[in-house]
Amino acid sequence: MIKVHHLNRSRSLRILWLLEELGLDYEVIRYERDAKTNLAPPELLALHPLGKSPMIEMDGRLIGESAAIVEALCAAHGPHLVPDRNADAYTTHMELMHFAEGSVMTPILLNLYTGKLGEAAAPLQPRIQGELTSHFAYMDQMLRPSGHYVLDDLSAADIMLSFPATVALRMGRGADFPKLAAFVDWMNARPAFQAALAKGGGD
Ligand SMILES: N[C@@H](CCC(=O)N[C@@H](CS)C(=O)NCC(=O)O)C(=O)O
Repeated sequence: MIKVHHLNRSRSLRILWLLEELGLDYEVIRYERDAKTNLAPPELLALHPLGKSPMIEMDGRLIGESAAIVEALCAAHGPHLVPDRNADAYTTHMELMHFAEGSVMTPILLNLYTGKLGEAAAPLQPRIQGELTSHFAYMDQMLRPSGHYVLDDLSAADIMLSFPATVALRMGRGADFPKLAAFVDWMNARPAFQAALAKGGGD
């Protein structure tokens, strides 16, 4: 059975969501962030040198990195969630799968960390806020008329972009980006997403 090493309040929720959408049997091993540092507990370091979540165990192998996990699960159990390799949409799929961790998380994390510095970070703020706006605007613009990324129904890119989209709304950017807000509403209304939330511990 697939095992998910799941950290509370983390990117790992999207892996639980994907597993629920695919109707697969899986086991969740839960880890709690340290109340003071917000970091993962050392038990995750025993599994992998980075000690981060998500990680899954599938077919005798430990896999880290959300996008790699999503690709591996789709290849094994959900090929309909990824466009055909010869289709033009496959290139968009690749762009968005990489964008979700490789691009938009940079200003999100800079905003989080510099937020702890108060006034000392003031000179950096215009640049960070500008990058957040351009990345969220891109995510809003890339939504198709169907309300999805890449395909006209759920796809792997929707799963990956659900995390930064949720962050955008939590940061109060929903009014600026109504299509992104509608995407997050649609996700929250999915029974599979609610089941994932419950299995992950509710946060
Ligand atoms: N690029 C990685 C990022 C993994 C990551 O940073 N996970 C966070 C949770 S959102 C984590 O484990 N943080 C706890 C820590 O760094 O101690 C991925 O997509 O899986």
